[in-house]
Amino acid sequence: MSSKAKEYDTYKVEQEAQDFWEKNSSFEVTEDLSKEKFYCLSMFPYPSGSLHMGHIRNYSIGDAISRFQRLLGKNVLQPMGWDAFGLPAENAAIENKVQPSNWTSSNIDNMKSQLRSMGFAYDWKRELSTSDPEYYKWEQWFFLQLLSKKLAYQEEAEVNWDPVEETVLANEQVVDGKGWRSNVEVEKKRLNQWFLKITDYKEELLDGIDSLEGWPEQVKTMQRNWIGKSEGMTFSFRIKNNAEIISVFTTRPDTIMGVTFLAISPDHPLSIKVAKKDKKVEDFINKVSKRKRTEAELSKQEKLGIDSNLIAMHPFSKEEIPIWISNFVVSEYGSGALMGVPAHDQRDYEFAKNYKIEIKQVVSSGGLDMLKKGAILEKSLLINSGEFNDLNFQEAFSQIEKKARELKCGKREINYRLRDWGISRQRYWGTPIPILKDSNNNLHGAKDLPVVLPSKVEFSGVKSPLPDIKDFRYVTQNGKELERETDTFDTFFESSWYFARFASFNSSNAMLDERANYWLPVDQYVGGVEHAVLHLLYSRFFFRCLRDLGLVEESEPFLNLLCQGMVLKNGSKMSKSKGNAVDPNNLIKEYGADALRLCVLFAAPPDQSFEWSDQGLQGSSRYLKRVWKLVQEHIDAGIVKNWSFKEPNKEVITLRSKTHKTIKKVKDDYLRRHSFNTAVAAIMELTNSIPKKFISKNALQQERSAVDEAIKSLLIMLSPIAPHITHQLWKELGNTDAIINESWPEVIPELLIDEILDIAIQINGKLRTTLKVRSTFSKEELEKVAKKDKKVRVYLSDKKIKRVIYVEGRLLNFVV
Ligand code: ANZ
Repeated sequence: MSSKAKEYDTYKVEQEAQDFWEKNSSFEVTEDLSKEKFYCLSMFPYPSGSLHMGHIRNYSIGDAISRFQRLLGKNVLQPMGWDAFGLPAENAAIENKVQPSNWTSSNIDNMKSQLRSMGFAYDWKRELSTSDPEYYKWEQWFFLQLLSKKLAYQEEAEVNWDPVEETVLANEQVVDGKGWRSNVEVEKKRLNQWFLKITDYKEELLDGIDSLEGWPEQVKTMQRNWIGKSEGMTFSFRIKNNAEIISVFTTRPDTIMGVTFLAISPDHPLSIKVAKKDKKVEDFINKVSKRKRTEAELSKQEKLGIDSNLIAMHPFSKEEIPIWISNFVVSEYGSGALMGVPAHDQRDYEFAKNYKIEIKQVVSSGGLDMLKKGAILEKSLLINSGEFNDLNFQEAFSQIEKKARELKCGKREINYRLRDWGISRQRYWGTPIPILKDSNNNLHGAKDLPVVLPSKVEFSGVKSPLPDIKDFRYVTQNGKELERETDTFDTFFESSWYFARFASFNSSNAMLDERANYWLPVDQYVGGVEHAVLHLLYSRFFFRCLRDLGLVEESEPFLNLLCQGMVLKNGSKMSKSKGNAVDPNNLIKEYGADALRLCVLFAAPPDQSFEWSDQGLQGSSRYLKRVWKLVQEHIDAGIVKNWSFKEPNKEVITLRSKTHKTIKKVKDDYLRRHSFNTAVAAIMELTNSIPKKFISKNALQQERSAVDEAIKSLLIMLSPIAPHITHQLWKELGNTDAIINESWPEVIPELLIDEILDIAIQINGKLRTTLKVRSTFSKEELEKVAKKDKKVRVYLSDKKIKRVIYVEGRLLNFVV
């Protein structure tokens, strides 16, 4: 080893590489729209102050994919921006007496410098921040377009009210009955709210899921469930001594003859009517409906009810059926009422057991005592159902539907869980809703966009200061006094279209321009699975709205989605609040960005969680040092200008073959599976397989060439993961162009040869021996070799071979 070999100073190496990329605008895309593009996007962060390990992992994955796609020759766009509106800024402002805008921009500065220090290949020219009026101006414009297409509307609605944040939450932001940020029980409140009609697109959003081949199944299932399409029937039940009718939605019309009670939600109009006359019912309703509950919660909690003392009549049998008011009936689903079939629905079963209501089995099933344990859920032939006996589910459905239509007491129906998206928030740090109200309460879209959020504000408590800012709230337009809407948009509004704006980042006279159709859809989106329904569903909705406004052509915004796993510490997700977070800054300082990137990509497949370990990072760092040393020694042994492989010896062939097999495998790992961990393992294996004696001034030219080939391939393959060290070493190898402008190495097929397979040799189906042969062997070659084998020769002796059967790569059978 030479003492001249340079030291590996991570700080210096990384700084120099970053300076080089910046000076050469390496990550700016060409605007040549004829080139094949690749748009890789990682979910932009909320500027909370500093990057955490989850960001590091997310962005390392996205960057490795982007850099790899560059090597494949694509025009790669990888932008970055800031999801800059939101509550923490406001809370920080209240606590620390700073303006939310200042707090946000200083966080952005800090996080941006952290991103730079990780060497992520972002096209910073396109950086955007959602709190920038130039950005939200287009959002306000878009909202007004939706308004004119009647896709936005205002309505008084019962909302989830977060008493700590003093704002409304979307259903999606209520987790287990608590505010997703405040973690405090959500209350009910009636307020005038703006909604977007996502339900107009429900069928399309549902159907589109099938086309998302590049999405994880889990996310698709979550979206399907969220949209929640159910096919069934509604039945109308008459009420005894009463003109009213209760309609119920069911997915199991085949169980109609097993109905033993009806249940209505506590805020069903009929419940409210009964409560007016019956104090006990009133008390019950007050007890169970303090706040809105999600369906999941409702199904988990104890099933409580009270008899309304009203009687319904079964539409077919005319039997009398009690009507209960119950806490497990969801008021916003179906008609807020259900037909109770305790024998075949678990919730109904539990309820019936609690209140000693009859359980009547109408679907046949195996054992007699099955109903002792719980409801029988399987669909099967009908029993105890009169004329419908012995019909299966489908037959029963249509017969029952037919009869219901004849009797005018029911019809086929489809129900959805998806509700319109409430977008009003009573908070300050968000995009002002561009609406004005005149003295007759008529609403008008704001004329001059953007409606700019006042910048210097004073807070008193958590309340939004906007309603108190007279200059903002009251405006005169054409001599008319108008009052401005003081609510702001839910911040999911901003994040549901930012990916499109990156394409047309500097378009000043339109929300999007023709570049959007070049870059979109996003080829690869990388982000957390926690966005499976909120962000990802809203984005799919917005993209279709943009399409219908003629701004984009496609319908789906994200072709491929990768949801990265979590970084865990002591078994739970790393987070500041849990006190188990590791600060990436210190790690970068100590080990360098490359080691950190390598560590998170090597630890596990990107979609799986992994336990953070300092040893893992140290291991990565050691490996990079070895690569450094290897390349320095190779340089010391003499730069190889031209490769020559004339009449190569066996070891040279072995190394070259290893190199080319690795190139093939790593490409496959990067491309198809994003399995960086196995790619790294293969690269490490190649590193280990370079013979020491080839790295010497005395080695043969062909040996020096084979090492040079191995090392250059290795550096290119490693460059998406560890871009800095590979940049530097590439330069030191005497290359004039930077590694970032290189192409993925070509595989030479003849060098993939020496894969050895075990082939079973059979005679009349009996195994006689196994032979080790090269995978490239043809049937004929194999036959030749087999016939020469001693054992085979004994069995074949002079018998006549009738046929030879070959199962590729597995066995050869002589039929004699
Ligand atoms: C009778 C029945 C019998 C039911 C049976 C199920 C099984 P999905 O599939 O999720 O759409 N349901 C109807 N409206 C409801 C409401 N507002 N709150 C709570 N539950 C309600 O669920 C549809 C089923 O949920 C319906 O079918 C109804 O119970 C109940 F063996 O009706 B079923």
